[in-house]
Amino acid sequence: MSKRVVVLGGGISGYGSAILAQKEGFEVLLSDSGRIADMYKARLDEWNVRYEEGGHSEEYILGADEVIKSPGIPDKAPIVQKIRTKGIPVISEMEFAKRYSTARTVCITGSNGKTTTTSLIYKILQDAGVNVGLGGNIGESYAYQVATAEFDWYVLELSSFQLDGMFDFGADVGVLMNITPDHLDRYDYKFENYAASKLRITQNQTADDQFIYMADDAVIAEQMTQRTINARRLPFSKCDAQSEGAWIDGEMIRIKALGKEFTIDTRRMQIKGIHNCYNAMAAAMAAVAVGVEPEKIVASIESFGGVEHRLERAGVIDDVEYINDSKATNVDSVWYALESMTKPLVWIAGGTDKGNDYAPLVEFARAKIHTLVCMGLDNAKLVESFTGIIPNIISTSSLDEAMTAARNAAHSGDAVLLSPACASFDLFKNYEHRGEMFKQWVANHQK
Ligand code: UMA
Ligand code: ADP
Repeated sequence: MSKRVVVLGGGISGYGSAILAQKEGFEVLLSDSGRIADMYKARLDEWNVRYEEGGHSEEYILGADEVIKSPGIPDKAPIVQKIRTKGIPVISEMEFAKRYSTARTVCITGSNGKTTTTSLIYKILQDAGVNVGLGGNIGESYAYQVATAEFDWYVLELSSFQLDGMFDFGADVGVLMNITPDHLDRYDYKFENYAASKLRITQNQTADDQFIYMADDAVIAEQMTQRTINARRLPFSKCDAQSEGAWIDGEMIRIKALGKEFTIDTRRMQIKGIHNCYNAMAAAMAAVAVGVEPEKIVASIESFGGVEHRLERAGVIDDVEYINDSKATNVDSVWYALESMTKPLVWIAGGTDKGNDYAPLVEFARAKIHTLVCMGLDNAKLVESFTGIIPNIISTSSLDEAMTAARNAAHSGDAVLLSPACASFDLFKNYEHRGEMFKQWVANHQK
C-alpha cells in the first residue's frame, strides 16, 4: 500500500506539493477549508490529484502518514492540532520538495529584505547563465517546479512559517538578513520563538556550506551563541572590516569571500539606502558561493532596479516626488525608508496595527518629516505617538483623502512617502493593492 500524504491548503504552496506527491506515487488528498482557485483546480485535474474544498475530512486526514501544511495555516487551526495530537508528522512544501530534487539551494530568510535580496540573487545567477529556479515565499511553487522542471540551482525565499516545517532540509547557501519583531501572533507573542524559527536556516548545514548573515544584528549574534553553526561563516556589516565577509568603507562595499576580493561602488547602484547595501552585500556573497565571477556580480547589482512596492519611484507632481513603499509593513522597514530619504517629507502611514512601537522612528520623524498623513480606520496610536514630534498631523480614512491631504501639504522639492508600518487589510486587499492604488492616483494627477 502506498503512503498516504495529505496536503492542507490549496493555494500556491498546496497545489504544487499535491502534484509532486502524486508524481512520486503517493496516495494523495489535497484538503482546503475554503475555496480552491480555478487555476489550481485545472492543474490538479491535469495530474488527477484528488482534492476537497469547503472543509477537511477529518477521519481520512487523521489516517495520513504525513501531512504537508501550507505556511499560512496556523498551528492553532483545529485540524492541525488534531493531526499533531495523533503524532502525524507535519512538514512544509520546502521539506517535501527537497527530497525529490538534486538541485542545490540558496535560501534567504530574515524579517525584512528577503524579496529584494532573493530577487537580486536570482538576477545575478540568471545574468551569469546559471540554470536557476526561483521559489519559496515568492513566485511559482517550489514543489511544482521540482515536479516539472530541471534546474541546477534554486533561489528560495523562506518565511519563518516555511522554516517551521523544515527538519532535514539543509541549505547549501543560507542567508539571514536580520531579525526584528514581526508575525508575533504566530509565535505566542514571544520574540525568542520567532528568532529561533529564523535560525533554522542554519540547521543541517555542513562545513561545505556557507552561512551569510548580518553581523550588526544583536539578535542574530545572541542566537548564534546558542547553537552550533557548521557552515562557513560569511558575515556582512556596515562598519566592521571582516577577515572574511563584506563591509562598507565610505561609498564602497568591500567583499572578501571564498578567495575572491572585489568592491562595489554604491553610487553606481540604483537601489538606495543602507538597507539596500546590506541586501547587495548578502547577494554578492551568495553569488560568489555559487561560483559567479566578481565582474559579473558587480554588473548585475548595478543594473538591478529593485522590486515593485519597495521604495519605488511612482512619479513627480508639482516638483514633489511620490515614493511607493507599500511593502513596509513593520517599523524596521520604515526606519530604513526614512534613513534613506534626503528631501523634506510628507509621510503617509497607518493601516492595521500589529502592536507597533514607533519609538525607533522618532528621531528621523523629528528631523525629516513635516507632515504625517494617517491613512486607516483607526489612527489613534499613530497620532498619539507623533504628536509634538511631527508639526502637522492629518487623520484620513481613505486613499483619496490621504493623497489629497498629502498633495496639499507638500511643497516644491519635497517627497511624499507611502511607508505604512502597518498591514493593509482595513482599506485594501493587500499591500500590492495599496501600492497600485497609490501609483494609480499619482499617474492620474500627473499632467
Ligand atoms: N486553509 C485551509 N485550512 C485552514 C486555513 C487555510 O485549508 O485552516 C486554506 C485556505 O482556504 C487557502 C489556503 O489554505 O486556500 C492558503 O494557504 P496559505 O495561506 O499558506 O497560502 P498560499 O497561497 O499557499 O501561499 C503560501 C504563502 N502564504 C503565507 O504564508 C500566508 C506564500 O507567502 C508563499 O509564497 C506560498 O505559500 C508558496 O510557498 C506569501 C506571504 O504572504 C507571499 N507570506 C508571508 C509574508 O511574506 O509576510 C509569510
Ligand atoms: P521581505 O520579503 O522580507 O518583506 P522586502 O524586500 O519585500 O522584504 O522589503 C520589505 C520592506 O523592507 C520594504 O519596505 C523595503 O524597502 C524594506 N527593506 C528591504 N530590505 C531591507 C533590509 N535589509 N532591512 C530592512 N528593511 C528592508
